[in-house]
Amino acid sequence: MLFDKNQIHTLNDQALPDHRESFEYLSHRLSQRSIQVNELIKKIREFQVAIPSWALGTGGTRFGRFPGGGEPRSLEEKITDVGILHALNAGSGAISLHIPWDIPDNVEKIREHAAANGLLFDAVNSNTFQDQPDQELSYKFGSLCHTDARVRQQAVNHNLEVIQYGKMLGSKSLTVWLADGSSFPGQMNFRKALQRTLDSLKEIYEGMPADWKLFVEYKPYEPYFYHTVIQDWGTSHLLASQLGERAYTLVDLGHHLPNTNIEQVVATLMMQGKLGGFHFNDSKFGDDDLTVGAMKPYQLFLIFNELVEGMEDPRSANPSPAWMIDASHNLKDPMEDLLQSVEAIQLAYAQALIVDRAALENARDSNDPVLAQEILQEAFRTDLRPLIAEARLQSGAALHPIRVFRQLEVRKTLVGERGTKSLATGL
Ligand code: PSV
Ligand code: MN
Ligand code: MN
Repeated sequence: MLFDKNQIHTLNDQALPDHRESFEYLSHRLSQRSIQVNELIKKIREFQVAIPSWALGTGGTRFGRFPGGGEPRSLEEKITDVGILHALNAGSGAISLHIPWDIPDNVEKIREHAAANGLLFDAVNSNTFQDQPDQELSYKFGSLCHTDARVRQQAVNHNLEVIQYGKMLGSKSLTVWLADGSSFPGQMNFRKALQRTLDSLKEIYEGMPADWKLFVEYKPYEPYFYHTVIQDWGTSHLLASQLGERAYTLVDLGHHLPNTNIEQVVATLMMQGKLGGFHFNDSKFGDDDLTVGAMKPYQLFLIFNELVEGMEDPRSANPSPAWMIDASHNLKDPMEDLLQSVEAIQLAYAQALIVDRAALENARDSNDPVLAQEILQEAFRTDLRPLIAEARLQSGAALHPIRVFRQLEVRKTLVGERGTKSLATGL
């Protein structure tokens, strides 16, 4: 670790009087509303969000990449960075790898390094949206949907290889996001392309260990602009249903056409027991991959409201979804951005937990939209930041992660070790 945990505690001590005052006030107010504050804190402490390995470097746009220095140069260094985040917020206890960007050269060493940092390996991600230098056949016209069976087989084999890496590291799921699609009307036979995709996915599904899950991501456009083979949650759900019990839909917040009611998508998938996981990010126009909560915090809260409702319903058949961030851009320090992301997710989760669900159901049953809105916004407008800080404090992490990141000059140290020009592999 770049710093001693005691340094965090010393900085916490300085911030403690201020924190105590705001937390005691909040605690008192919540207790008056019959909310069990300790229960709430326990849930927040248990909640862990996986960090994608590709978000640790500055992302690219089509027009350029402006690295800020000190980016991780290897898988080991990516794990180090997530370890730093986890030490600061105690809420990012897992890393999601992308193969071939993150092929481990020494599995044992990588496993040990992750364990020493208190990290688990979340879903592994395959990549058939780029051609690799040593690759025989091109994915220019698709991968799992390709018209040529040899290309499809190559893409299937890649996914099976990704599963092998995941197995060695202790992952329990594979996420498949496909760029497959077409840019011009007439270019591709929709029906046949979807059928070929389903057949290829079946081979991948069969190749997974019995305790693994397959997450199928959808996206309506980009990199192709006329159609994508898995365009929406319905198509993903169709594939997941045909694949089997351990296949699920993965919702990426950026993968919707404008104004899509994502909270309703979440509720529908949960009703079917098919919501497998989440990729958190935020957007104004398209798949912008901005910091979650930066644009539409109310939407994030409404999504968590459905998630909590679904998770608390004893009749719900949906397993606990996998929580992951999927953000990447080129302005902020990527580690500070991830600290902001985790906090935004924890806040929305906590706000959803304090919704008075019985009162909300009563308002719904008596068709009272005014009261329903009052109940939801009572929760959304409660400032729960001191509660999240208290959860971190109780877990031995920082009261103010970004402040501590800066006070400890983490980025400066990383630049000193890795140089100003280091570039992480990724998007
Ligand atoms: C591309 O849109 C994307 O952001 C997908 O959401 C994947 O999850 C991610 O890249 C990594 O491949
Ligand atoms: Mn995604
Ligand atoms: Mn995306």
